[in-house]
Amino acid sequence: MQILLANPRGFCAGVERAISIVERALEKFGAPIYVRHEVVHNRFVVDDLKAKGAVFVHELDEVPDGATVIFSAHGVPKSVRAEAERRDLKVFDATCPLVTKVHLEVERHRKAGREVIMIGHRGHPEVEGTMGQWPDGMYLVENVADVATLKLGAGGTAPPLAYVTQTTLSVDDAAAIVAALKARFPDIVGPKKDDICYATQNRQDAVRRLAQQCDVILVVGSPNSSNSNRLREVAEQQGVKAWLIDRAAEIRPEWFAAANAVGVTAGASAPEALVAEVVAAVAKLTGAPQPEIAQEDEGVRFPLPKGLD
Ligand code: 10E
Ligand code: SF4
Repeated sequence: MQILLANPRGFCAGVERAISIVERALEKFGAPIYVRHEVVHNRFVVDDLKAKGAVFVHELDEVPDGATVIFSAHGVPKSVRAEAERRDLKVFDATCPLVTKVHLEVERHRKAGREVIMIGHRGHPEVEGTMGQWPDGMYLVENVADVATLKLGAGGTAPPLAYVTQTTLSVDDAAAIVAALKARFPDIVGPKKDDICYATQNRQDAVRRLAQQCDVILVVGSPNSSNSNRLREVAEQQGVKAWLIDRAAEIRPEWFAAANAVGVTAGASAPEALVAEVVAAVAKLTGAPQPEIAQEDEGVRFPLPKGLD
């Protein structure tokens, strides 16, 4: 019995930055610091920041006048930014720069008169943020079937079109949806491939490689973490049974009954401490030796905003 680790896994540069923003704001200004939406989708991270004095809210009307508020790594619609300004709240923006890049693409396309089709998961905060960069001329498709039924414009003739994507999509699903868009709208413009970020691409590639060597894969991540769910799906598409777990306590011994090799990876919002906890628990349950815990450095770092650096 072997335990193998995916590389890279876990925290991406956008998550590192977002958590540091909350921690630095707490150090500099003291509690409470308000955070709109879970700063990243990880229960452990959120509970840890709560214990340090962060107050998580759904909307800005829960933030008192004069308070400091942090926007989550997933980004916010323009209306939220405007509301914070109107209320004179002190804002630190933890939106990942790679999400902001997509926001700017939307703005560029709309200013050039192109309507924009976003590929993403309805209801996800990143999708709400990106769709909220422009008040009209935005459409959402979640899958290939949506492309066929999409109704554009009022006049029946398709306007000039562009597409953008959520940063954490399945690379394969996104490629299929982009192909369907290009087949239906041959003149549509967009990024070279999609807006999937380096971290999503690298973690999906790594779990795909890992799946070649394992019978079972554990993905460390919270249930509401989109990119973590995609890692579980990618593993399963390789024919391996995969489980998404927040903590070691969720592990069931029967998962390893017929396994020769167990793989462990982690979503972009899952701390390495939880990977270590899960590896130790699997080793204890199965008698497998603990693997080398080393992590690959992807060489991406984002600076903190002014006032917190
Ligand atoms: O649900 P997601 O995967 O979008 O978010 P997460 O908080 O689990 O991971 C970080 C990813 C972000 C902020 C999306 N670009
Ligand atoms: Fe940024 Fe990608 Fe991490 Fe999202 S998953 S926070 S886009 S680096």
